[in-house]
Amino acid sequence: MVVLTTPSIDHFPIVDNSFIDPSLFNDVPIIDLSEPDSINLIVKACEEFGFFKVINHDVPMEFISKLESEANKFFSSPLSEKLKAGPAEPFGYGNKQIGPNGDIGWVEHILVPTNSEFNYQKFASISSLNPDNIRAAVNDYVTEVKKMACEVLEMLAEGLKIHQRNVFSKLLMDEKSDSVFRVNHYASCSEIDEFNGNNVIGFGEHTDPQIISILRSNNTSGLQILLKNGHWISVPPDPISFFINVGDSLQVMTNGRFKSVKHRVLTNSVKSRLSMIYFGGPPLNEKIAPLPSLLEGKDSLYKEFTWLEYKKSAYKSKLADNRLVMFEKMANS
Ligand code: GA4
Repeated sequence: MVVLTTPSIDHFPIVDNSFIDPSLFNDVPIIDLSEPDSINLIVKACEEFGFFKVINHDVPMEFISKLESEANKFFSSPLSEKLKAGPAEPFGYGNKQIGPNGDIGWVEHILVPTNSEFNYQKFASISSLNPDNIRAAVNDYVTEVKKMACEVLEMLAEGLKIHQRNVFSKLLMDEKSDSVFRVNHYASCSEIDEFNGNNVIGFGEHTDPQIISILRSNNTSGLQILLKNGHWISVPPDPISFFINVGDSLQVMTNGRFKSVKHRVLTNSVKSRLSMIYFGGPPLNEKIAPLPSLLEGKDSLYKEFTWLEYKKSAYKSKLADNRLVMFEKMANS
């Protein structure tokens, strides 16, 4: 018999959060998508932070709320029902386990592919939910968010003076694009004294593998990003905006000009956090390498690899690992 045990609270990693300077909260760049001038700001944000917040986007609030309500119904269901929507690998419901290599966090999640087939009947065990409604809510939301992701990627291509405006966005538009969608639920975690500066880690520090990640959360804080100077800053939540980060693949395609930002999520002692993230990735057979027009005589920092090769090695890594080191070129090689 397989006994599923949930690791006890003292097995969860904790960070001392007391040194974070609140004056840094306002540093996160804000990009107004309705402003044509934002192209330069967005390039700068990807170089400096690998992260920015987007306002005045066209994603209808109605789609966001619909999905949020389906997700809340799912996560408030009995654990025994949710577990029937597992295991998490490769897709489905996961609880506390992150990835296949022993990482844990104070989080439960749903992960689904956005282009390949996924059988939403996996959610039929949830008495309060209709699998067809979840499928529709995910599809509506992802369609809109993907449109916005492509718009942002086209602005970036233009800002980088790349002739082919869709050089990045075409990878997400490809019917074989290996993009995934994840909903994370961080239950409030009162066991740890937050006021003494200690927080239980919901999702440990990591970079995202794909090209671009588009995150929307409810009004509960928790997300932090690592600045170039080695300091973590907290990102104040904003449920009507999106937060976007550069992934490892975009870092490589820009030969390191854009930074794949390290980020993590800390739990809140009173409120639960719900976040939904669209991870826009390339097709599996796509070759990932710096774009020739961005090299301008400089050496490529990376060996060429396919997205499949990257993924195979990523799924052997631990969450916090730097997954690009093995594709870096040695100096003079
Ligand atoms: C981090 C970003 C996405 O959530 C994810 C994660 C994936 C998983 O949970 O299965 C990974 C992780 C993420 C990075 C390295 C590998 C893969 C767990 C892990 C140890 C879905 C993704 O694409 O990469």
